Amino acid sequence: HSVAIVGAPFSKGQKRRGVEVGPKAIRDAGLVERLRSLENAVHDFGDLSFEHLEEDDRFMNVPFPRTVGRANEILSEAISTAVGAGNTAVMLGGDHSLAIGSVAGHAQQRPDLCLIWVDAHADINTPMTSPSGNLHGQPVAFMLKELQDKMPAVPGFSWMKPFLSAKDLVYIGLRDVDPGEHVILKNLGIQCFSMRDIDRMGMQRVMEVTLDHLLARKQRPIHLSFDIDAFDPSLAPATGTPVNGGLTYREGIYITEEIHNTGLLSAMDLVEVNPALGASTEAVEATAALAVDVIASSLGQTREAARHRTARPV
Ligand code: DIR
Ligand code: MN
Ligand code: MN
Ligand code: MN
Repeated sequence: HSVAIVGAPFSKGQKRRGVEVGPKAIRDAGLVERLRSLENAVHDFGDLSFEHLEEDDRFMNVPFPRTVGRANEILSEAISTAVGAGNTAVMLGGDHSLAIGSVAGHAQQRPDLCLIWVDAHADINTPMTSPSGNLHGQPVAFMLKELQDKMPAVPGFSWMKPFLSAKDLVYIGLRDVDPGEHVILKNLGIQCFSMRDIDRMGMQRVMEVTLDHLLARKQRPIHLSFDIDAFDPSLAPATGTPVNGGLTYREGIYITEEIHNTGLLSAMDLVEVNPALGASTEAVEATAALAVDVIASSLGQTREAARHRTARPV
């Protein structure tokens, strides 16, 4: 396999500073070395640099629309290039508004992709339903064709148009869904597995239904968008909007193992690691180390064999 890492140090999709240092924290936790220890050729594209736009008045309740739109346009080109060159793209956030550019860039190369969104939140608010205005709570609304007539023309986003069907999206880990989001999820019949569903069904069954829902009719590329706040805050404390009752380590890693085992992972995001928000250095390092485990497991690290290919048979 060949993997391309794209850092996206960006935080204007939400209001807490620090998440722009996420890519550095994840790299410092040993990402590149870990991926090289698997059977991967790793191309690190470094961090993108995003423009700071002086004139960027809020649109409705939404702060920094043009800055977020432009950053995502730049990111979409980088991801499109990385995937087009035959790599599995790994986008390091940054806040989750970056999924707009990441998934859009991926879709440019692989229009038949499907999307697995692992998150405490559904991130499917529109500017009208959003209680916060923050764009990191809205990326999925920009992607969905079915929401086209519910979305206003947000300044900064004229470069893209909706590309994803609601049936090609599955959520895992939800436990903090806003009222307007709940209406959208119900109306569009989106396949969701909340933490309650995971409690009832178990993660093995959740993944079976998820992959069957997305892949039964035909095999297609998978985009995994993984918000670190899907994990329980005891495991991932350094993040902007922690919610109690999240994924265990084993549940999270089972998700990524199953996705790897399809052989269809084509791009992924790891977002919302915020090194400014841990209570201690240990808390920040634990969150970043967990992010590395999620990415490595998505790309073939298993719990069943030694992780280093240098190990020789006896
Ligand atoms: C909330 C929080 N639903 C919002 N969203 C977050 O602002 O729209 N997403 N934290 O990750
Ligand atoms: Mn999110
Ligand atoms: Mn979240
Ligand atoms: Mn493999």
